[in-house]
Amino acid sequence: MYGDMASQKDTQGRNSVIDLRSDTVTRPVPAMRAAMAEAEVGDDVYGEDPSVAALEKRVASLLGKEAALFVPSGTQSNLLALLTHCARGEEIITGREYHVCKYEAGGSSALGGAILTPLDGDANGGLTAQAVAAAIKDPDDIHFPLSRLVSLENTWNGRVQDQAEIVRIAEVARENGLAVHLDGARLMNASVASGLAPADLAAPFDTVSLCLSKGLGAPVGSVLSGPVDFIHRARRIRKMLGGGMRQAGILAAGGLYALDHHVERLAEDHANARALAEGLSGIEGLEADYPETGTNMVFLRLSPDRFGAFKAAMTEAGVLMGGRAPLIRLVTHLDVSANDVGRIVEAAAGAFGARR
Ligand code: TLP
Repeated sequence: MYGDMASQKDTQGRNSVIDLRSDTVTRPVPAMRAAMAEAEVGDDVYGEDPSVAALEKRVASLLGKEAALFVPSGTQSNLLALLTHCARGEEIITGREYHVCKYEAGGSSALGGAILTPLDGDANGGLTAQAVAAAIKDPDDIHFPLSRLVSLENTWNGRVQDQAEIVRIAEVARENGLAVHLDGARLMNASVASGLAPADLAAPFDTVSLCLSKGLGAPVGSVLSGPVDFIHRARRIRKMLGGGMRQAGILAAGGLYALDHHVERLAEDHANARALAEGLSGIEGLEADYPETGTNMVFLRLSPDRFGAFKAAMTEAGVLMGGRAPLIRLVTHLDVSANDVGRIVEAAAGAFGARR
């Protein structure tokens, strides 16, 4: 649908289109491509790919976990975690708006027979220990599924979650014999924005999924980390799902490059998102949402007529946006510059006029 537009180049060969649909759209930079081309590889299903092994070791150590597993996508990483934690008929307590609940095609239920119990998040997307405690079922009451797992997300909609509440949720879960999983697709954004080390953010969790192909700018891949025996069991399920990859070191090398070169720079994406939100909020009729906990996402809620006008102005300016009416999602990333932000704000101001 957007393919033609997204690949347009200007006379210098730069993208003339600014793609804010997601941070998944980044293309590997030349040095990353070079690292990928030179990667040492082997057959990873035989456990013989040195680059994959290096990436798994690196992420496990970064997140303070015993072991890790390289997988094709964030969706598969979460699915492996959920299927490994839960048997058929067991319950996962999670957020109604979290990716595992809303955007993963119900995989844990469809393929693993797990029951997702969604809780409403607060304005920042967080669950509370109190709500989680109330949702955990009495294991002696045969009417209920066995509550097995709490699954959280950080960042959620680009918002850094309240770590103190996460710690309390993990305590409640453990007291009741439940495990705790983190969809940390954008955990490095949370780390850079909060100043907390990735291992500290990951500490309350048994297992953590980290994506390399979002803000970190690698083309493919996520890493699931956790205890050695857990990762061993997840590896079998990865094979079952067709996620055992052969000379995957080419992809892992992109991930290693991203961890070496693209973590600190996430602060630029956050600054660009903040500048974008401030710029748009200075325009008549626009109120961009960028909270204190924000990272690389800006949301705009617009009336239907304004939505149409905004979209037309953006299309005219060569800007691709995400979200569904009435909510627009604008995501900053490696391929979005401060200049691009200026161009977007200018285009919006041209269409709507400065705030009076
Ligand atoms: N999210 C995508 C869309 O599916 C919405 C995006 O553009 O943001 N966890 C979180 C929190 C995610 O945002 C995503 C992708 C995933 C997991 C899944 O990752 P992939 O796309 O690698 O399967």
